[in-house]
Amino acid sequence: AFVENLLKHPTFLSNEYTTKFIDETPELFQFAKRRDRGTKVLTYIADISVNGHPETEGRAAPHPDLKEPRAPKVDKGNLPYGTRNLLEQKGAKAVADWMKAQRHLLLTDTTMRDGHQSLLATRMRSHDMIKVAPAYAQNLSQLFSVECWGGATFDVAYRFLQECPWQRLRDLREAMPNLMTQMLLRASNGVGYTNYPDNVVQFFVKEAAKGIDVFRVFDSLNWVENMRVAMDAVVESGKICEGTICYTGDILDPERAKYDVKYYVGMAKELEAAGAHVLGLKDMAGLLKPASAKLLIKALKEEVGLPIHFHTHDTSGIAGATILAAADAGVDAVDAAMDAFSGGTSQPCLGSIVEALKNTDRDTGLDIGNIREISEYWENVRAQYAAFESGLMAPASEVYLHEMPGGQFTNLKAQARSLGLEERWHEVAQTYADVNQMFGDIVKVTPSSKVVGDMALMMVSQGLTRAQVEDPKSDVSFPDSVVDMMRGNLGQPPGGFPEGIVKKVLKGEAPNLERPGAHLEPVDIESTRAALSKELEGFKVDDEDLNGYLMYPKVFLDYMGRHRQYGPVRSLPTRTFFYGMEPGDEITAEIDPGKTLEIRLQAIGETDEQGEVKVFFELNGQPRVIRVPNRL
Ligand code: BTN
Ligand code: 3PY
Ligand code: ZN
Repeated sequence: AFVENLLKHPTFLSNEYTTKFIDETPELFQFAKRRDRGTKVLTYIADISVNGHPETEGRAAPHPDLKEPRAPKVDKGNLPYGTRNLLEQKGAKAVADWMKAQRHLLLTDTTMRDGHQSLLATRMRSHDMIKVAPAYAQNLSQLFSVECWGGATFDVAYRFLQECPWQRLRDLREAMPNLMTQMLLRASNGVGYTNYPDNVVQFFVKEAAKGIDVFRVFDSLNWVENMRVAMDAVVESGKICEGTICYTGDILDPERAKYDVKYYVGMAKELEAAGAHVLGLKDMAGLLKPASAKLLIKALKEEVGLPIHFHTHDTSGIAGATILAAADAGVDAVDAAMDAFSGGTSQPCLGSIVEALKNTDRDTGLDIGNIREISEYWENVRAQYAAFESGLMAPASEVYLHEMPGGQFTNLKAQARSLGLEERWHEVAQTYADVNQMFGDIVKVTPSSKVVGDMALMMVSQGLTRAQVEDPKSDVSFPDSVVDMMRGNLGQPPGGFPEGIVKKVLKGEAPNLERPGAHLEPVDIESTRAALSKELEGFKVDDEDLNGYLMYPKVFLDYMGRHRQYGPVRSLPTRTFFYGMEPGDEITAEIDPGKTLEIRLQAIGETDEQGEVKVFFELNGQPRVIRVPNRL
């Protein structure tokens, strides 16, 4: 009865239903509570089977014969000793000392975070990660770490994948107890796009540290002052603090003198003094050229006592050469992605780096046969996500002009397409570069990269040039994100923002030049928990949920609303999640360890006069009928 009530409700039909709707209609929620999880999951499958998934509609589909990817079978007991064991036994400082003392080039596998963030709009589901995690633990124990959390994965999990990011972390942690997990943390911007109060950042790090071993902490304007709260919280948690420099410009270009070797060495020393265990060098756009890497890594090794962990993107096609140059110059660890998730806007190919260094003094110690096995699994995983491919077919040397981060490049291209600017992409790229200069040549990485992107799209769509925008006599209405950044709400870039543009954007209002967090009231954690619990009709809000809500209030509430209707859809195979089932299809879904649903879709009926369709299932051998509206 609940489903029928709900599906007929005009608010639901208009697709604007939210948690609020369910809260305001308590009689529906009473039913929702009593519906078992099996029924909820069947309702989801029925709805997607009849109406399709909004995100895959009109997009390329996986090959019809594509089978559910199978991970290599491995023994789960007796795991080899890995970096996590060292961290647990001796602590963060000991791991950093070990990094410097040993000679292998250490590798971080980014497939589960930046790999799919940069290639598939962050859409990889936990289901596809957790299955292969035991193979990592058994066969890739020489990895430095597995980057699997943070960045955009946090909100995308709630927002688009209908799953809890914290559960993903718990499951991965459990499956790889000998390997260090790694996350990307945007310092005071947490895993969001704005500065959070200090105590929210601290609360978040404390919770994340239960599952994360290495925190790569960066600031989107390279302002160390704005990184201290997050870095201190990581150090206090006992986990590894990778204080990170974002690389931009070109140290070999005398015309880009703002970001020269001296600048980077100076920032590295600040990070060392701020308590970092490891120095991260984050080349989010893939701008560091091989010759520059040699120069920069050498200088950093000479001037700073920390081990160095290098991250880059292969947008230009030349990142593999940069990695090898960095290895030659003595870098301690580098990031790479498994074959099927490497190249292009993602990281360089992990297996190829392993092969290139085999039998050299920087040999990685990883077994290429084991890598191939896992790589084959990832190949089949990627094929399931055809709907999210960006279509970038070749390297783009244009990246040296626009300097867009790998994670933003394909995103901005899609945004440009939706604004009808696809044919004018190269203009967007040039304008992005112009906006960067207009803002004083800043670091462009989430969230500052989004601000530059917003401004560039606005200028191209309105046909405005940089000179027109800067002209004090012209009246320009700036995007909110630009106003926010000029107010100082993301902090300050080196040397500050140019006075002229600040004046123009703020129309005379004085910017805040201090650390944004210094002006944000702490959040009352416990009263927020109580209010949220009330909003969710007594639902017991734990620290994970509360952190989700504090980062993304609306996204979290929407997720909770859908969760009440559809239940544990995270356990569905990816194909079923995005495309539903066809008559005759059979799947299994493990909704809890040991509790498996066997689902067979028998038939899909005709649409009746009420516009509803009956979908006939067998659930663990018992017939079940689910009615869903036909919205097509
Ligand atoms: C999302 O993309 O918002 C998550 C997927 C859940 C969307 C559900 S699927 C059934 C129903 N039909 C829609 O168009 N939206 C919801
Ligand atoms: C993120 O913040 O998500 C990034 O990947 C930045 O490079
Ligand atoms: Zn990256």
